[in-house]
Amino acid sequence: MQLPSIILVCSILSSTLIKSMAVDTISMHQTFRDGDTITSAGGEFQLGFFSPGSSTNRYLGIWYKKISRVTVVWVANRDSPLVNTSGFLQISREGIILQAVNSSTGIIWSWSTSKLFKNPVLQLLDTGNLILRDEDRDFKSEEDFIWQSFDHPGDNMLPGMKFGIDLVTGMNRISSSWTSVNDPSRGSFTIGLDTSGFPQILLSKGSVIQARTGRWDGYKFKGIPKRSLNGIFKDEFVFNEKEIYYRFYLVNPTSATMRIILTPTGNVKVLVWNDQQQIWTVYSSLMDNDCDRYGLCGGYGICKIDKTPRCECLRGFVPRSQEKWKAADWSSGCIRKTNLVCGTDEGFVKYSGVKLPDMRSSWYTLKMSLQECEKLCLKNCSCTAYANADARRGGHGCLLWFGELIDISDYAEDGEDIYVRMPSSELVKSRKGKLEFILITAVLLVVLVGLILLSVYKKRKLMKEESLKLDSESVSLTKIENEDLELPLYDFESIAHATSNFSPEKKLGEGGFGPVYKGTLTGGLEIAVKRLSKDSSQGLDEFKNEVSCIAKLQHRNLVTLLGCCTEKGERILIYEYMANKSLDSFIFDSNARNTLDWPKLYNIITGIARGLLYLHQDSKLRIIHRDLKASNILLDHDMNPKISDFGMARSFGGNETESNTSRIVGTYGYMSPEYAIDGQFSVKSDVYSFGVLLIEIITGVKNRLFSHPDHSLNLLGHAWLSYEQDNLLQLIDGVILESNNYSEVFRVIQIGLLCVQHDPEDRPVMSQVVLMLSSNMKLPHPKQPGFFMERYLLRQDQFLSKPNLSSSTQLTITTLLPRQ
Ligand code: ACK
Repeated sequence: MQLPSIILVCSILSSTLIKSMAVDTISMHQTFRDGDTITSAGGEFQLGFFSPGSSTNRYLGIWYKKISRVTVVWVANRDSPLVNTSGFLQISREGIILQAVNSSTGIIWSWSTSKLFKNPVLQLLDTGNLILRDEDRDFKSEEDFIWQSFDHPGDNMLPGMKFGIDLVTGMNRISSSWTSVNDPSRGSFTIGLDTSGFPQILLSKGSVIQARTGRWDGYKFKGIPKRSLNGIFKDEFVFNEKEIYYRFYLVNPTSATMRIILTPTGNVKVLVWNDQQQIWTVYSSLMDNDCDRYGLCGGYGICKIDKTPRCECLRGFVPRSQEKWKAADWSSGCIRKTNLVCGTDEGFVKYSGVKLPDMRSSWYTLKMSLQECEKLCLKNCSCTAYANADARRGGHGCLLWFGELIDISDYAEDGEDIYVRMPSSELVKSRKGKLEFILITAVLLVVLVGLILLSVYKKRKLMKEESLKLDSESVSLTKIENEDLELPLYDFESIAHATSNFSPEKKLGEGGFGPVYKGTLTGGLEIAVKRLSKDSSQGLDEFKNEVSCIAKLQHRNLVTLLGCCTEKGERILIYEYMANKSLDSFIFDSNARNTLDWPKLYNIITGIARGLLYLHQDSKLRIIHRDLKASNILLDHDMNPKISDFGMARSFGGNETESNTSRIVGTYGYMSPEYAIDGQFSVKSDVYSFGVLLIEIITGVKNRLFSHPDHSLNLLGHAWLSYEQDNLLQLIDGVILESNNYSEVFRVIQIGLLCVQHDPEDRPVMSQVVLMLSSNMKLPHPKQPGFFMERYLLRQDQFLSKPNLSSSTQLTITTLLPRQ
């Protein structure tokens, strides 16, 4: 046999060997082709070629072996895809070259060293680390690796992986996002350890910082909520003259599967694999709320997540631009009321429970007490603040800031103390202010107790005199303004400017009582602007209702009302902008629906349930939405759902749970029988609407528009019949059919059917729904749904204004029942 033929045979043999054996290594004479895989010894990870999402390009990558959902954690040739399956990988004797070669395009990706190794072997470890080592040498630690994939992070950070700088070699391990889920090439976001001051982790888009963690306090990075993950993993931060890095470990590696990912849209998420639901659950993320956006409040501003507006100036500072500040553009920050004069009598104002400002202009030492630190700061005219550098041993070390303090947020649960330099005049004011504050508080307390006693007396009297008339409770505009709702009033000019004069191109759609526009405030904040029609009295009611209902509510599954505008007779509401618009544009559109897989839909379902639970039970007021439907669920850029449109909502005080109205508002197909027929609404009428929504999400069909060739039942009747006949599969629509988690899908249908039961008493409350969704508890059998047969509930002549029943829109209806 001639030499080339021998090589070919050897190559084919070795390739076959890789294919057929559960090996974890590729050695020098083997050829690893597209279609071959190696699996780590314990079966945790696999290396092979793959195509991400809808792409047909081929990449060499590592993914979890034991997890049903393909999750790629590392890609070799991320920036140079193979266009077909001709790629193969070889370990070369000369120079240790790792390469994936496409016959037509040459080397796709390689790694080489000037050192020569006798017998190099590539091995996939159970940590997900792909290492190159000398087979003739034992390996005990990573010093024995010639090369390792952990030194070249992609978008995933795995347990044990170092993230930071090797000060000896200069290697900086930085993560970069994928361009999209279909394209692993380097996207626009990076996350890395910044060591220009006290070390902190920065998330950037290009050179612009998007977010940052707090600093390492000796135990953990401040500002990343860990919630229930405590005890599952441990953080490690090594900070010496050789290296500075962060990594995390699982306390018990077999107890959980966990990773941190930098998403293509620029968020950092801690994910844990949920074996029961077969999904990755997000336990925390770096961009969780407005205050996580880097420098939202500018220099010397402080972000308060539970306040509207979010930004305030530190004490002794005022906004640099009052106009911008009023228009919710806080980026220019604050300036001192009184300038510092170095060398005069200066001091410090202490702030407790805050996320410390950006550390890039900081200096630190661990060998100093707080008193020495204060003295050092006072001595240096450009020092603006100081704090302890390390939280251990009750706090020690010294951290000094020079220049503007930026990106401070109120972080009561996990914050730290900082001392901000102030001129003596402000300190006197502050001390005087404190005394005044104590005095005023004492007086106020006495007055308050008196007022409470008086109001209890009056309330009792009032309750005897009249029953609560919810229908006529509408709050007048002046009352709203007097109520100190802390809702920012925007001036009309800034809203007109943000929406290019309410230009038709900026129009997002038409809501119940007026158009909605997309706008961008001068600071870059994207908003949605709802301009309620000036003439409609219903518009006015809706405006008042929305303002009074949601101004003070805060929940991740409720859309945030940022402010309103009442100038020039306008009634404008300003909301956070939801990049993915409403749920109905996804679930009822066969193309858009294909972009939502079951885990995403499930996340949407549980999010809506949590939002509704908050309204019904956990918010200060008990709120009944009364118009819950797919078009009132908005989706943010991560497809998280937020309940919107509180124009029809009603708030209840104390222990009230239901009420009666003669003015029925709501939407065809979503209204419960007792509400549509008798005007009786309660939390259970919202539960009914939620049930309809669940069945619509699963089937992809609108309840109102459903028809079946074999019977005249409506969608709910059809779903219930399918349940009774044990044929739930026929309800499931295309994308969901692709999920291999039918038991979860069937559970959701059953929960939906429980929610739409005819008798409100039989329907669960939202806390039970949330429990049913998050556990495997046995579900009761649903009884027959309300509106089992009915397609059109109310006679047309009962409507005050005839709704337009086009298939593309679902209008909210308002009708009056004859007074009883
Ligand atoms: O389905 P859509 O595109 O999403 O069309 C409707 C339209 O305005 C009328 O309600 C859209 N919309 C409403 N509020 C917001 C918001 N906060 N962010 C983005 N779009 C919104 C909604």
